[in-house]
Amino acid sequence: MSYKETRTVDLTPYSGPAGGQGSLKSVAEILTREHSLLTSGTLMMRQNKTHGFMCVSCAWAKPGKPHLFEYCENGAKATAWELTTKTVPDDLFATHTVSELRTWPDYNLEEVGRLTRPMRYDRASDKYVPCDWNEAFQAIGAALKAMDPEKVVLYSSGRTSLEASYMYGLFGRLYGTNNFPDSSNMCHESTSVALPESIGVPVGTVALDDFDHTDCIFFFGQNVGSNAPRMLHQLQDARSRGAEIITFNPLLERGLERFANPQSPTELIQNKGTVISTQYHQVRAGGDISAMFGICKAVIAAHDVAKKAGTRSPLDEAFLAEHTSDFEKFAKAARDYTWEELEAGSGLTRAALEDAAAAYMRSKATIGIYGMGLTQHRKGVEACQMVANLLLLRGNIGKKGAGICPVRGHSNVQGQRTVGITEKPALVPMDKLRELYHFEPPTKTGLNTVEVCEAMVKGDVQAFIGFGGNFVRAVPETVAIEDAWKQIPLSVQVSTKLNRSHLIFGEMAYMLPVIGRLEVDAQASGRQAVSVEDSTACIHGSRGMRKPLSPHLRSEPWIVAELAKATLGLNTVPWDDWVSDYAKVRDAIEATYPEMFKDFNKRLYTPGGFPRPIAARNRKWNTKSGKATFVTPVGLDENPDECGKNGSVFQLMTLRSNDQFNTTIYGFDDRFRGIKGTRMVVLINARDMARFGLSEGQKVTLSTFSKDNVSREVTGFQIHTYDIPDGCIGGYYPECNPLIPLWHHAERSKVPAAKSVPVVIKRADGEVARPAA
Ligand SMILES: Nc1nc2c(c(=O)[nH]1)N[C@H]1C(S)=C(S)[C@@H](COP(=O)(O)OP(=O)(O)OC[C@H]3O[C@@H](n4cnc5c(=O)[nH]c(N)nc54)[C@H](O)[C@@H]3O)O[C@H]1N2
Ligand SMILES: Nc1nc2c(c(=O)[nH]1)N[C@H]1C(S)=C(S)[C@@H](COP(=O)(O)OP(=O)(O)OC[C@H]3O[C@@H](n4cnc5c(=O)[nH]c(N)nc54)[C@H](O)[C@@H]3O)O[C@H]1N2
Ligand SMILES: [Mo]
Repeated sequence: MSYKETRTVDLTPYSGPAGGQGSLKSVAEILTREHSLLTSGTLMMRQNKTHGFMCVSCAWAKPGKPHLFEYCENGAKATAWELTTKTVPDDLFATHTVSELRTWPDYNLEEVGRLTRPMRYDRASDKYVPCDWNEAFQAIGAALKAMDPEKVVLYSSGRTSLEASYMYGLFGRLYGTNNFPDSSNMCHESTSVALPESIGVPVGTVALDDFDHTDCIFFFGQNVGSNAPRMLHQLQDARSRGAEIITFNPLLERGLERFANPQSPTELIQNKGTVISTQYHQVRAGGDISAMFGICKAVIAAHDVAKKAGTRSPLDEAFLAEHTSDFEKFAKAARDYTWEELEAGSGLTRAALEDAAAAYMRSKATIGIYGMGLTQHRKGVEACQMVANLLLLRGNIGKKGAGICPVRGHSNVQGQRTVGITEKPALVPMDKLRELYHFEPPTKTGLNTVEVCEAMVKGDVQAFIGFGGNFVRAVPETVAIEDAWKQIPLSVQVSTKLNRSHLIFGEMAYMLPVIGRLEVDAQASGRQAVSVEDSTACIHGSRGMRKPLSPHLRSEPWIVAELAKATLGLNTVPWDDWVSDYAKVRDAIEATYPEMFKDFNKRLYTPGGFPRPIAARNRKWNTKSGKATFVTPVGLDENPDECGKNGSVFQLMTLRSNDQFNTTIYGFDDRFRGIKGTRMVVLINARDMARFGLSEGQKVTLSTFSKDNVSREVTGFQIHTYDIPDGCIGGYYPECNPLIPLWHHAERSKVPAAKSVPVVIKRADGEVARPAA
C-alpha cells in the first residue's frame, strides 16, 4: 500500500461566513472519503443529546434543550473520522517495515483507517506483527514489574472517559507513580495554575445559561469557528439580544467575524450570517497582558474621575471591598504603565483600548472567554490571571450572565483532571484512595509533559504508556525528542488510529486498539455508558451507537484493568467487577469524590449534564486570602530573554486549521483562511513582506532565534500574504513544532509557548531576511 499526492494549492481569500454552505460541503467531503455510514443521518441525530453520544471533538457545553442537529462541521468530521468503515489493511504491516512507515506524512498514516488488532513490534523484521491480548499484557506487565515506577510515564490525551481515567489514575498510584502528564500540560495547564490563585478554582465559572443573560463578551485568543463551533449558536443568540462581542486576536478569524447557521435555511440561502464581533482588535502575539492592562487602566481612570466628581464609579466597589484582595496593588500597576508602554506592548492604540473599556463599562454582566492564544505563551499564566483581574474590577465573577470561560480542548480533558489524571499529588484525594484501597499512594510529584521530554532526553524514562494522543508529534522540539524516544525500552500506545507516535520507540512496542466512544461497548452486564465533563464543568453520560469494526477491539476500562492485573497481581481493587459494569466505577468515583459526584449514576443522563460544584460561582473563594485575588503580572514583555531587539526576528504563532483535530490532519484546506491544498505556509502581512523583500509564494525556511546555539529549522514553506500584525507570522501546528525549544514554555505552568516562537525567515540561498534599512 502506498499513498499519492494529488493536491493543488489555492490561496484565494475566503469570502463566505463561518458555517454556511461551505460547512455543509466540507462535511459531505469527509463523509464520502471516510466511507462513513453517518450519511444515514440518524446516528448524527444522537450526537450531544441526552441518552446519545457525546462528540469526540471539542469540550464545548452540550445544552439541555439541544438543536435538532446539535453538532457542527468539525464535530461531524471528528465523528466521521472515528466511525470510518476503513480499517488498516491486513497487509499494511506485513508489507511495510516501521522504518518505511516513518517516512509517511501524518495524514497518510491516519488515513489507512482504524486499527483493528493488537500488534507487537518485531525487531528482527522491523515490522509490527499481530499478537493476542493476553500475550501483550503478560509481556507489558512483566516489563513494568521490573522497572522503577518513577521512570514509567502514563500519558493521557483528553478523550478517555471519566471511568477509564479514574481507573488509570488508580492503577498508576498502586503501581507507585504520579507520572501522569496529559494533553492539558500543553493546553490549559496555564489556566489550572492561574485560576486557583485568582478565584480559588482551576476551571471556568461560566454556565451555558449565562450566555442568555450576558450583554458583553470578551474573546481572547480562541478560534471559535474552527475549534468550538457549537459555541457560535450561543454567540449568535447573544448578538441577537444586542450583546457586544469584543475580540482580541492577531488574525481576523472568520468565525469571530461572521457566522451563518448551516442549520437555518434562510441563513444558508443568503450565506451571509450574523456579525459576531462588534469590536475586533488585532493585538500582536503575546500582547494581551498589555491590552488588558490598557482596558483596566481606562476603567480605573474613569473611576478616579468619578471619585473626584462625586459621581458613580464604574468599579463594583461593594464587590471589591467584600470579595477581593490586592486590588490597590493592581490598580497602582495599571495607573503606572504609560499608554506608550501599553500601546507598544499590545500593538493597539490607546483609542482602541478605550473603546473596549467603554463597552465594558456599559455592560451589566460580562463574560471573558479565552483559549490557546493566551495559555501558550511564556507569560501564559499571567495572561489568564489578567482575564480574571479584568472581570473582578466590575464584579463579573459569581454573577448571572458573567464569568470566566476558558475553552477546553479535548472532549474530556477537564474531566480527566477532576478524577485524578495529574502529576500533582496535592490535587488527588490520596487519603480517600488510601482508605478505599488500603495502600500507601506515592507522594512524589510526577512529571508533566515538558518534564517527561526532559527526562527522555536524559535517558531517564523506561516506559511510556499513552492512552490516546500522538505525543511525539504534539510536543515541542520534535527532532531532539524523536531521537531521544528511540532509546525507550517500552512503548505502549492505546489508540484508535495509527500515528507517528506508534513508530518511534526503542526496544519493545505495542499498539493496542480501542473501541471509540461512538461505538457500542458491551460488557458482562450489557451495553455500557461512559461519562465526560465539558468546559462548563457539566458531566454527561454517553453511549456508543455503532457496532465496533472488529471483534478484537477492547474498551479502555478493560485495557486498564488487564494492565493493572498483569502488572500488580492480586490487589484490593475489583477490576473485573468494574469492567463488567461501569456503573460500579462511577460508584467508586462517587466514593472518592462524594461532593462532586453525588448520586453520579442517578444523574448520569441529566439533560445538559449535571454541574459539579464550582465554589467561585457562589462567590466562595478557596484562595490563600479567602478572597478573589488580583494577581499583578510582573512586566509586560513576552519574550524578555531571547528575543532582544533583533530587527529580523518574528514572533511565530503555531495555529490549527479548520481541517484538523490537533495532530490529526483531516485535509489540507483551511477554508476560513482561504488556504487550499497546503499547510506549509508562512502567513505574513504585506508591509513586512515589502520591508523584508519577500514575495508571495516565495519558498522559505523558518529558523528559531535563540541563544542556546541549537539549530532548529523547518524548510519547505511558502510565503503567503495575510492580515496579521507587524512582526508576527503564522504557521501550522504540528508542522512547526520542531522550531519550539523545549525550554520555551509558560514559566509557571510549563505549557509550551507555541504562540510566540522567536524565528527568523531564511531565503532559499540560506540568507536571513532582514528589513531594508
Ligand atoms: N476542529 C478542531 N477543534 C478543536 C481542536 C482542533 O484541532 N480542531 N483542538 C482542540 C484542542 S485540544 C484545543 S486546546 C482547542 C484549541 O482551540 P483554540 O484555543 O482556538 O487554539 P488555536 O487554534 O491554537 O488558536 C487560538 C487562536 O489564538 C489566536 N492567537 C494566537 N496568538 C495569540 C495571542 O498572542 N493573543 C491572542 N489574543 N490571540 C492569539 C490565533 O489567531 C487563533 O485564533 O480546540 C479544540 N477543538
Ligand atoms: N505547536 C503547537 N503544539 C501544540 C499545540 C499548539 O497549538 N501548537 N496544541 C497543544 C494542545 S492544546 C494539545 S491538547 C496537544 C494534543 O496532543 P495529543 O492529545 O497527544 O494529540 P491528538 O492529536 O489529539 O491525538 C490524536 C490521536 O489520539 C488517538 N485517539 C483518538 N481517539 C481516541 C480514543 O477514543 N481513545 C484512544 N485511546 N485514542 C484515541 C488516535 O490514535 C489519534 O491519532 O497538542 C499540543 N501541541
Ligand atoms: Mo488542547
